[in-house]
Amino acid sequence: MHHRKHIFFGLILLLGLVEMSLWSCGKKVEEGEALAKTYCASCHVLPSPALLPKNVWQLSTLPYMGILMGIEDEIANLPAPLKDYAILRPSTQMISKEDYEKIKAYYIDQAPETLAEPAYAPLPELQGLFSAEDISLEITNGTFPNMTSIAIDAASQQILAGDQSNRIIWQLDSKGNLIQKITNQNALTHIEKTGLGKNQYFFTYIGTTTQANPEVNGYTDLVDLSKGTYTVLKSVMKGLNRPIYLSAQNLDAEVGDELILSEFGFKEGGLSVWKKNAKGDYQKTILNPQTGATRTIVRDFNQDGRLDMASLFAQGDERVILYLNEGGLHFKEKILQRFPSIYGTSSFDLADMDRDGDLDLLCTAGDNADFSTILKPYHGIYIYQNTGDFTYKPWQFFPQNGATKAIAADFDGDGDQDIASIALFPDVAKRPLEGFMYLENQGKTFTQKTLPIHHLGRWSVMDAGDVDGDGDIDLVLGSHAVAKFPAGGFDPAWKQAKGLLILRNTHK
Ligand SMILES: [Ca+2]
Ligand SMILES: [Ca+2]
Ligand SMILES: [Ca+2]
Ligand SMILES: [Ca+2]
Repeated sequence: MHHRKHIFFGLILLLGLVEMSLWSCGKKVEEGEALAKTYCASCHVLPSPALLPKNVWQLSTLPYMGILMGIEDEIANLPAPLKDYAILRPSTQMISKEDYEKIKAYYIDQAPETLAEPAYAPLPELQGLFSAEDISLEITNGTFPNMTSIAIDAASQQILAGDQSNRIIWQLDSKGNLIQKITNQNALTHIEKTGLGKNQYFFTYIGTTTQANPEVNGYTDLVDLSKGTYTVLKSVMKGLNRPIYLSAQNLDAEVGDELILSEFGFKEGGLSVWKKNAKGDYQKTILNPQTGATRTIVRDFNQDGRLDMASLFAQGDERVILYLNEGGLHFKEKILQRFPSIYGTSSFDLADMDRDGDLDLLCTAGDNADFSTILKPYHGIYIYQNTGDFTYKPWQFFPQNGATKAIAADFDGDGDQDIASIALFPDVAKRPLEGFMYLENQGKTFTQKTLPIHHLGRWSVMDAGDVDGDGDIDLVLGSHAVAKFPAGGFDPAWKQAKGLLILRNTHK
């Protein structure tokens, strides 16, 4: 009896302890959710725990957040791939260790073990619109190409492409025949035609490598490629923070183009406008210091006669911002759309996708090169409908793992905007054909198609334009077969691929 009583009391005590720890754990999770809403949502759209599996939160995403919030203990115990990022820590710890642990508990408790696979639509072959032409590039003693930029110059009917691994910039004619090969080149990230001379371009280089690193050695050169020669006319900008996009447009009332630069820096970067002074040097004005500036579209969006800009920021607070030109290089910001901070927004375009006369927003989410290289069901192609005055609501979503770039254009010439989209991180094991997708506008929705070009390259860069001057819009694609892969995401054929492809529109 005595003995049983002990067991009984012991049991009560044990149950009490379990209950208490469940209660305190539940309370911790609940408090963690409230804290996440306060702290995390002050910097970016609060990501739902459902967006990543438990182990990714625990081993990658939360420790990275720990760095950004300056949590001493977290920084002291970082796993190897994250150690390099410790330099991103703020000068003081932003929240107490106790509160940080509650946020962690909330995410780890609520996250799923794995992410569910989306319901994929079949991808039938697109017939009769494009002919695929695999370009042979002559590389002596070279390795397989890793294209970091590609451009169609429709006016001169040429193709330019930068190959990082062979350090070559290719200049080709509209058939893909060699005009010249420029050797000993760093990683070229953007090619911009100038308004200056027929064969003059701004070449923008991210630095010595595309790999994320804290070096600040990007630059832009003004080059002349007339008659198969290569001349650097001027070193225009130096010491840039991993620049990846540049537009040359006249934004003010004075003669001459400004340079609009997007820097995807490791620590710093942002969107800036550079204006030429009387000496011919470019002076910088920062429009937005947020790093992760990716691409800018310049156009008179509100039709007041002044060129405006729309810009994608793809790091941390992922968002598209409209800059309305108020004259004298002053701009008014309007946020068009924000995305959860782990979407990996990779590209955007503005076009009238629903044919009601206003500009809708086309985006891709699919950057998968950070710490959580797993397949994500929210990667793909998003269309947001303009509901008036540049406010947007979600309209269409098409899954495409690792979507990298989508371009809207009327490829089939029937009057509506279609979409070509490439993916650097396709699910090779289950859906290899999603590396290139073509969405044909059917009015209320789009049919999803593909081309059998998945063994010809791992598509990283793409441009659209009328390369041969026959009146229809062609595509050029470049391959980049290194860097991280999600499980089941590698095709050995990529390393044998020529890696440069013309999709010639045969519509006209
Ligand atoms: Ca305007
Ligand atoms: Ca519209
Ligand atoms: Ca069309
Ligand atoms: Ca054409």
